[in-house]
Amino acid sequence: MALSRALTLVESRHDNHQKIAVEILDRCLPFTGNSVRVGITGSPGVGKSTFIEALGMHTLNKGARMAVLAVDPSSSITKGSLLGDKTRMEHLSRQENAFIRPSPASETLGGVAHSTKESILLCEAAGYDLIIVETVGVGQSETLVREMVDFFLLLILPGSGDDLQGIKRGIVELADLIVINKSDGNRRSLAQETQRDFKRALHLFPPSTSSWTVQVLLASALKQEGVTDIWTEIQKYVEEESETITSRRAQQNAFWLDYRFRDLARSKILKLPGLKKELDRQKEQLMQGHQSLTAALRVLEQELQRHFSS
Ligand SMILES: Nc1nc2c(ncn2[C@@H]2O[C@H](COP(=O)(O)OP(=O)(O)OP(=O)(O)O)[C@@H](O)[C@H]2O)c(=O)[nH]1
Ligand SMILES: [Mg+2]
Repeated sequence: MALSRALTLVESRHDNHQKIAVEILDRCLPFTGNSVRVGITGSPGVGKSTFIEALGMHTLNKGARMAVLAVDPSSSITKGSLLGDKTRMEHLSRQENAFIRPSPASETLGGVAHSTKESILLCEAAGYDLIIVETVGVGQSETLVREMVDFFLLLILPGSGDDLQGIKRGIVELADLIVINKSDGNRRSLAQETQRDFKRALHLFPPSTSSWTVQVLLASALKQEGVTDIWTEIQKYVEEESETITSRRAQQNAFWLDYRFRDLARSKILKLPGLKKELDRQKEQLMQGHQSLTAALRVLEQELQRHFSS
């Protein structure tokens, strides 16, 4: 399929592939932008894939064409909860109007690759109007995915009120909607309690989007419960916050140019002849106590200056 081949080129770091990718992306650009971009995050095993499948089946029935950029089941980060993951989007993967692409195994940050932003554009050009990016809640990945989607949905588990404090709090603050998944069986009342806790706490948080009120909804991805309300909420956001989406997309482009340029500059600098060797030498000196950190940095700075002035 043409889309798969184009995605492979965009994901590749190979110079020749990158050249073709640039050309493809340029040609695709006029046909991009006409989708709802939704990021889905949450701890390993919270039910992201199951939820995406439930949401997918619901929206496909309403006529959507959906592309999923998913966490790679072979990714080292998510090993623990992956048993059977391949089958988890089984229904979805059999649908004609659904496309599922696992993130490339190399260089993934919790399921996000350096190329995911571009992958979204290719999916749009291929006519998909709902794009889902799944990311595992580790490291920086959430912040990065937030920078490429219109709507950010956080899945949590019943009883996870602790997430309101500490490092997880930062992720809660990024969300446009919080869904308590696995609110089924005997977890129902615990889920309702968690819902109350989160609702109360969210009043005290600064709003992530100016005029938007972040809801806390209950769902069971497994039993496909709560999905209709969640989809209604996403559509409401698209209708009411179209200006926010437009300005956010523009800011996101600027963010990514900056991010990718810094990445590029860093890798180019480290490839300057002799620089890596000097860095290793200074490290060695530092570890043996022959040198202070400041002195080592100073030597490296002079080395850099030598490159730039020559
Ligand atoms: N009871 C219950 N189990 C669920 C629900 N949603 C998912 N599960 C189960 O939870 C397990 C993990 O589900 P996944 O969808 O793979 O979770 P994930 O968040 O995508 O996991 P990673 O991609 O590994 O981070 C599976 O055994 C699911 O069947 C739910 O709503 N209720
Ligand atoms: Mg998953």
